[in-house]
Amino acid sequence: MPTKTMEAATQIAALRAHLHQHAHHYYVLDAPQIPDAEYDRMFQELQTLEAAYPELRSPDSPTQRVGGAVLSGFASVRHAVPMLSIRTETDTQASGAQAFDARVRKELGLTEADPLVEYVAELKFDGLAVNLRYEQGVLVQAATRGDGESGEDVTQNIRTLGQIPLRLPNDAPAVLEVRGEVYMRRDDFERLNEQQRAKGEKTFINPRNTAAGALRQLDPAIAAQRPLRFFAYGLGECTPPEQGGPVWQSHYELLQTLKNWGFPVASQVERALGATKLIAYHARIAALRDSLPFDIDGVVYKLNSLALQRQLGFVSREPRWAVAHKYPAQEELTTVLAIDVQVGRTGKLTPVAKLAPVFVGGVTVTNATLHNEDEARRKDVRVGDTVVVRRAGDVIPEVVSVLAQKRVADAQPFTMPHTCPVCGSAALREEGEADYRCTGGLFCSAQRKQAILHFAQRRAVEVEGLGDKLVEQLVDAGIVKTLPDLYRLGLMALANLDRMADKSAQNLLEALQKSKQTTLPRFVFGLGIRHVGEATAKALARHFGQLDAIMNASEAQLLEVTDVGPIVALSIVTFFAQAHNREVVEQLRACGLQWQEGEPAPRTALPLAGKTFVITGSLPTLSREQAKELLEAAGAKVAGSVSKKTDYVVAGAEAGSKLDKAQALGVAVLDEAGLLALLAEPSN
Ligand code: 5U1
Repeated sequence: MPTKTMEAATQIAALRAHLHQHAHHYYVLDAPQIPDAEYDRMFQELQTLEAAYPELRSPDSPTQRVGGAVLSGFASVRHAVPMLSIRTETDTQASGAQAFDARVRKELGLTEADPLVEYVAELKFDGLAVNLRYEQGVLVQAATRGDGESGEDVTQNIRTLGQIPLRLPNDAPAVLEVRGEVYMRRDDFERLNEQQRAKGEKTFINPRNTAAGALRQLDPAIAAQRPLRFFAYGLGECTPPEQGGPVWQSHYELLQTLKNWGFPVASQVERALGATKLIAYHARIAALRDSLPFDIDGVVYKLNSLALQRQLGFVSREPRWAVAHKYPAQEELTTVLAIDVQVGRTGKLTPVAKLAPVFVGGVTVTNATLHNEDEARRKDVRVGDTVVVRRAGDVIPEVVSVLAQKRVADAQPFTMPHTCPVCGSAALREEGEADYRCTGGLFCSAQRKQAILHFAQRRAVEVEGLGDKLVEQLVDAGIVKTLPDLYRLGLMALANLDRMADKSAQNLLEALQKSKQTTLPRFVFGLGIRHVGEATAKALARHFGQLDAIMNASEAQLLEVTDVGPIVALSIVTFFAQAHNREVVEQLRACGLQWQEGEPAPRTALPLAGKTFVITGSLPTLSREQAKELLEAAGAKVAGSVSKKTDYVVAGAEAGSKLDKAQALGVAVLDEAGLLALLAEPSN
């Protein structure tokens, strides 16, 4: 080799090694070690060298991730070792783990006197299984599972996944097949759909289908634009120990090695001794499921000892040593019976699909929001349609998509009414707004009901026992027209209501009496001023000290309050500019509602004024929104990304790159307990 070429080869090898290492830190560890610009510079230098010395090009070069030709179809690949499926535990209750353990113990010939069996518990990703084949440490082929015997060659597309190593360290065996799942994170999926919408193109149905579609793209340049990721969880063919291949005693050890070789392995992989630990894992992951950044449909239990796995073997193409324990599906099919329009407290009209009852996400769902006119139009949901409904965690169920092929011939598109379906007032959609609003204000009984429920809720003025059924009756019977009417209720009026026993009426009057002693922030929040949530109400109360000061504040004065921006300030001024709102306040005071008033607090007196926080991951008891509200009420600013200016990062489970960055920058990290302790400190 000429000297110049030798020099280029050395330079190329060094650049590739650096780029591989930094890609691993960036894509797998989520902790970049160098700025993106520096990575790009090295990448370009490598591209220039490879262009000048085409003989030094190599398929494992980082420059070769994208750039393959458009294919006319996928070649079929026969798997060296069949890709088995996994048995699903039929018992979906926690006891399913017990059934699996009992089977394994029986098949191993263990009695009650024998020790507990060790398992590995893992997540069951809702993605696509693939087999990655490495020869002499270089990725040579990637194939889908197919029918388990043969799959499709998707090597070009798999190369575009930054998380998948193109080259392995020197201690990797001559032949290594890694199995795992290609998936798409939910936030990446949402972002992708936003981009599709912005381009006026069709949106995708769910992360799994999108990942599957991307893997089967004939043009790798398109696949490269889809944010796919990978988790490794097993092996296919591997050089055997007698030919110098690795020796592993356990599945856990194998996963650790894969991790060391650069493969992403989910952080939730755990060893578990006996059925009790598996049951606990199942419950813990169920609680965590909705806060994971990707979809899972269950957990997987595997015997940890590889020798015992071999001993148990397989039955009808499923290993006896593993089982998938599923959670209730979060998406199901059902039909749309009607589309109603509901009116909220602030007059917002929300189209809601009335559904044939369907069990999804662990509950029976009969309503699913269509959010607003644009969403309803985008999804084009029609009465009679078969739709995919999703319910994840406590999130309101939503219609994800329509099965167009099942649409009935005469199904009519939904149109948003231009009058309020409850009071008949005009419904208007202002420019730049997504929602139609009823202009009826408190003339609209739907708004009145919602306003009363908002006022009476636990976090506001709290009138125990005043629920939606009762409010409905009180408003429909014309007994309660405004908030102060609540405090004018007597036993007689209540006794005339349906299903109202004397005792219940008495309890309600007592609850109303009790609610009169409240606090300023609760009262302000309870008024239901648009854009004024609990945290803002607290900030207003702390800043102004007295209700009259809030009512008479100008926009400029309101803008001095932490947490109050121009939209909120305008909303508050507009609310108190209306005589009937001031009248409601005066009448409530006249009815005996009272709270302690204080002196306005100077802004700097807020305990966390001037401090910037970032919240990441899921906290054990507080939602991120609640933590944010608490911090803002204490004067802190809550930012979205970590920088040198961040004072604290509050980190919960599944905290990712933000936590890494905080640690790299030396920013103080708090858990939820630390946050609560800080908030409780008398002076910070
Ligand atoms: N985490 C994990 N998912 N998953 C799926 N492990 C795992 N193993 C599988 C499958 C189908 O199969 C092997 C047990 C053969």
